[in-house]
Amino acid sequence: MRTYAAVDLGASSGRVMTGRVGQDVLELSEAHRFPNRPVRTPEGLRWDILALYAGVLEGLRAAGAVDSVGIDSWAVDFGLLDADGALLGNPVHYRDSRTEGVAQKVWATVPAAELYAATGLQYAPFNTLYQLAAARGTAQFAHARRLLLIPDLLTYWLTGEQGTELTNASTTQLLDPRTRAWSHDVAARLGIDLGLFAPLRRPGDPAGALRPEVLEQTGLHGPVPVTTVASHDTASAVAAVPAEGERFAYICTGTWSLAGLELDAPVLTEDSRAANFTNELGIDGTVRYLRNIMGLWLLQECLREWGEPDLGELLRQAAEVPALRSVVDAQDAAFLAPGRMPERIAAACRSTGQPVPATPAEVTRCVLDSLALAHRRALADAQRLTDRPVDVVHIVGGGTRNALLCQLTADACGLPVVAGPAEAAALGNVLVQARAHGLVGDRADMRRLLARTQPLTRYAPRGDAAAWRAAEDRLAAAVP
Ligand code: ADP
Ligand code: LRH
Repeated sequence: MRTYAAVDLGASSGRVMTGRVGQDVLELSEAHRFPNRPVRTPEGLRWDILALYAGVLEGLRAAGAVDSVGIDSWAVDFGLLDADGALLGNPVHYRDSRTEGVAQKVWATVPAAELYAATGLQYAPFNTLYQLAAARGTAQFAHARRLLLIPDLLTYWLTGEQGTELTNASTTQLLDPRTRAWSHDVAARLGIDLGLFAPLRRPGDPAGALRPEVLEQTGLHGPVPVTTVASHDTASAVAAVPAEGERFAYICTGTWSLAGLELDAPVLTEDSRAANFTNELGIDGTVRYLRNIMGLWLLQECLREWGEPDLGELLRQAAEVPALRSVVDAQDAAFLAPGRMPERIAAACRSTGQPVPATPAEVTRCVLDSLALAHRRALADAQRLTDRPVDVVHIVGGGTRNALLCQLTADACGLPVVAGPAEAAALGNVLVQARAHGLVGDRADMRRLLARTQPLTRYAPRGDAAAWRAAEDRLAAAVP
């Protein structure tokens, strides 16, 4: 039996989880959870990286003796280091407005179609590539000698060693998903110095050991190795989808909904680009072919506006609201920025000629119906674009705690849903560490262990496919 600490930083909370792995055993417990509260400074929206690092240290102290530590977090964002290895300012939040209009300028040099063919990455204004284009010309960027993605930055602070983990590197839009190496051509044409990045490392590679000072701060006794995991949280979560066989789709639901398929090779067609599907990298040479949907962010922002009412009660009321009265396009980047979410949802309903949800329960129902509809569209498009039919949808992540969302997704997709685990990213993190130490076998073996050990909830689709089709047509007609 071995024990691992999984540091998993989501956009809404960070956690340090302890995973125990042995023959037919996989147990996860929460050592420490802390809020992730971005801060708006005069310069814009910033991650509070010091609070997150403090949370990690506190979590490691709470976890106690472990055989190894692994770190995953949200994608695309980074810290810049100066020539002395010191962090230059707080990392910029991917919802910051600095990338507005930047992509269009980048496309003037490398057209969007060429970028997709080379990197397979969907268009999102916050892809690292566009963030770098926005940073160019700033005094901070002029002093930058190294770029570390968020999990790599924290790994560096814990171990003193620098690297760029592959699955997260695949979200920069500077990596070629076929060769799994940097796209020198894209970088050269855009004047991006790939020397900013530390050498690539792969899930399972060693990433150093906790520095003596960190051991002292956490009360741990060394040596404590740090293992490279699939450091993109979505890559870790997909690794922990408890699927059997290959005919499954997944939806990672948390702040975002990431809905798609696991493939052996990227799909780089023009149709795929038009449908805005991304080819991010997973473990073992897999491709995470998926679409970003705004996810429970829509609800998180409403709750914030309403003064954080009790979520359980709100969901009970939302279940009583008639289905599909109004839906919004949950893929729309118009919902990306923080603030005034109930108002923005109401405006979207109004402008598409639908009833405007008035009460928090009605807005919540509108959000959940809209998410389920977006899940349906994403999975139908993914199957069409890859010619890979699926029999079951696995939902993982915090959204599995929302039974209404899971049921609506089963209804909308017309497929059975298996929900769980809620802490999939942490479990994927733990399993990759355990595998590096020879405790579990291949991907299928990891998934069998998950299916045997984790509590899962099943939702059968309930009739009324016609209502979902009608809502889809209604939205398609209103939002081209
Ligand atoms: P992230 O990793 O992106 O921060 P999580 O996977 O932790 O997100 O999911 C957070 C979301 O899960 C919350 O925004 C909330 O909507 C949902 N959630 C968490 N707990 C519950 C609960 N008890 N009931 C319903 N939904 C929940
Ligand atoms: C989810 C996630 C997602 C990215 C987004 C920036 O946490 O990593 O996969 O697209 O954050």
